[in-house]
Amino acid sequence: MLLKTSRSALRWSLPESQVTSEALYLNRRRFLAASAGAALAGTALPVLANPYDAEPAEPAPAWFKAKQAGIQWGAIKADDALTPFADAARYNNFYEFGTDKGDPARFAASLRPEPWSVVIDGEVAKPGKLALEDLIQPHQLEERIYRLRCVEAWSMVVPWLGIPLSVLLKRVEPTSKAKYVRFETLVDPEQMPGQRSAFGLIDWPYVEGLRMDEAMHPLSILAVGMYGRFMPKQNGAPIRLVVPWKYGFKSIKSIVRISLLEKQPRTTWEALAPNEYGFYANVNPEVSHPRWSQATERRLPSSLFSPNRIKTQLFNGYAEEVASLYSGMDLRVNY
Ligand SMILES: Nc1nc2c(c(=O)[nH]1)N[C@H]1C(S)=C(S)[C@@H](COP(=O)(O)O)O[C@H]1N2
Ligand SMILES: [Mo]
Repeated sequence: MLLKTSRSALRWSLPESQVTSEALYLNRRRFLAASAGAALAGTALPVLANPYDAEPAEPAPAWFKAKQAGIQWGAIKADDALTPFADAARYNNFYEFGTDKGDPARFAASLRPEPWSVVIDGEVAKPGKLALEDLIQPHQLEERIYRLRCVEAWSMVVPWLGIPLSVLLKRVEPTSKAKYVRFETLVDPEQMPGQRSAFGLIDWPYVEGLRMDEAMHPLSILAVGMYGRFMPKQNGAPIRLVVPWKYGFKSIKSIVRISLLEKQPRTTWEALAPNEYGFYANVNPEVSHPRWSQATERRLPSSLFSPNRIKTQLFNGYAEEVASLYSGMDLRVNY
C-alpha cells in the first residue's frame, strides 16, 4: 500500500512541458479572440486542436480517446487566468481518499475508473444502467472553463471537459413528478481507503442533489476530463458533476447513480451540519459560514507569502445566468 502510494505520487509530479503548454494555451486564447474578429470580417475560423499536451498524462479509456478529436474547445470561458494543472490535481477535497488536501492525489491510485457504469432511476420513462461509454457516446465533449469556489474559501479556475447534464436527463425522459436530481458516489472500501477507516464522519455514499431547474440549467455539466485529458482520479474520475455557481461540495465526484425524485434528497453535508451547509449552497459573499466569512477567497495557487486573496462574487460570478432561478427566494434562509 505505502509503496504503491509513493509511486502514484511520483506519477503526479508535473512534467516541465506542462508549464509550457499552459503558456501556449493562454496564447491560443488571445489568438482565438483575434480570430473571432477575423470571423466577423468574413474569414474562416481555424480548426482547433487540443491546446494542452498532445500526450495526456492520465491513461484514458478508448471511449474518451475516440471523443478527443471532436471536442469543442473553449465552449464557455471564465475571464480569470487558469489555475495550473499541478494545483488543480494536487489540492483536492475527496474524503473517500482522506481528509487532507494532499490525500486524494496520494491515495486515489486504487480507484478503477474503467469499466464504469451509471444507474439512472426514479422518475424517468427510461431507467437503466448505462456503461459510461454509452452514456457519453451520443454527445460531443465541450470544454467549459469555470471558476470552482470551495465553501472553505479557496478557489480555482479549471478547464473541464464534459457534456451538459440536461442532455443526459432529456435522454432518459423525466416524468412530470421529477422535481429533484440525486447523485451518488461509488462505495467500495477496497478502492476508496477513506471508506475503510474508522473515520466515521461521513455516512457513505457521498450524496448530492439539485433542483430540477438547476440540473437542467445549461451551466450544469457532467465532466469526464480536465485540461484536455481524461479526469484524474483525485478529481473524480471517471465522471463528476460541476455546478459552477454553487460551493464545490455540490460538485460530486465518481458518480455511480443518478436518481430523479419527487422530494428533495438528503445530501451529505447538509445531513452532517445543517446549520453550516445548506441544500442550495449558492456562492454568496454576503452570507457567512457560521465559522468564517465568505466575502473573499484564496485563488489557487496561493501561499502564505502570496495569498492571492480576491473578492468572492455572488453566484461565483454567474449571477447573470442563474439569479433568475432564485427570484423571490430569501438567499439567507435558503443558503
Ligand atoms: N464524492 C465526493 N465528491 C466531492 C467531495 C468529496 O469529498 N467526495 N468533495 C467536494 C468538495 S468539498 C469540493 S471543493 C470539490 C473539489 O473538487 P476538486 O478536488 O476537483 O477541486 O469536490 C466535491 N466533490
Ligand atoms: Mo469544498
